[in-house]
Amino acid sequence: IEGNNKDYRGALIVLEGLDRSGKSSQCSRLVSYLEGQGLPSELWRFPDRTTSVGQMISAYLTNASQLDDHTIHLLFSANRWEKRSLMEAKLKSGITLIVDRYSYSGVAFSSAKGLDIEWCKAPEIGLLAPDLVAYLDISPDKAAERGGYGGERYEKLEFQKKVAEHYKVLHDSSWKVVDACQPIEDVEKQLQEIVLACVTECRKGRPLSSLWS
Ligand code: DGP
Ligand code: NA
Ligand code: NA
Repeated sequence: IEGNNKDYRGALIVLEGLDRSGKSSQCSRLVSYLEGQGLPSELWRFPDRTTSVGQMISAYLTNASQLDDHTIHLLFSANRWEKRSLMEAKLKSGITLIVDRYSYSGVAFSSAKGLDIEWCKAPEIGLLAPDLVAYLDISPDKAAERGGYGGERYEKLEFQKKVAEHYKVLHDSSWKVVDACQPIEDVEKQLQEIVLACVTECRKGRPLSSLWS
């Protein structure tokens, strides 16, 4: 990728939301859409379970291992840090990244367990700030009705209710809230509009910045 910098950059776009909010399928649809528009893009996700840190996270989520709440928090953060330089290189080479969860999941899930929010935010400082965070908004009860909670550690209604509360305090100017209870095609259309606007703005030279800004 080095030496391959374009005169425009890709956009860093994050989808956030509760489990079963539809993030993963909307992320794939967005990448197909952008590719169809001739805009190079890639689908990323956190946690990235393929790295050695990611394997520790996966073991924790599937209850194959137990870890202290602070320890797992820092592992999730480390998992984002280990991808930071590649992320920056991809963006500078003109590729838009559609990212399924990011630092906001990190803070919302850990602070929902009772950890101090400023402590939770600290290890995320210096990661790339998204150009857009699309929050797929669904009530915890509706999400649970969709069924198919996979039985991982956090996939329980009571805990998801706490996570929803903690997501609320993280909204900032980069957030757009999308009603995830609309028909899937309507969610898709709405996302396409806000994502295309964001990609266009980044191509025009919107500077990259760092968390938390
Ligand atoms: P997913 O692969 O998107 O289903 O995410 C796995 C689970 O991990 C999901 O319940 C959300 C949670 N999660 C994602 N990122 C973080 C994080 O940074 N910290 C914590 N504590 N949980 C996270
Ligand atoms: Na999940
Ligand atoms: Na998902």
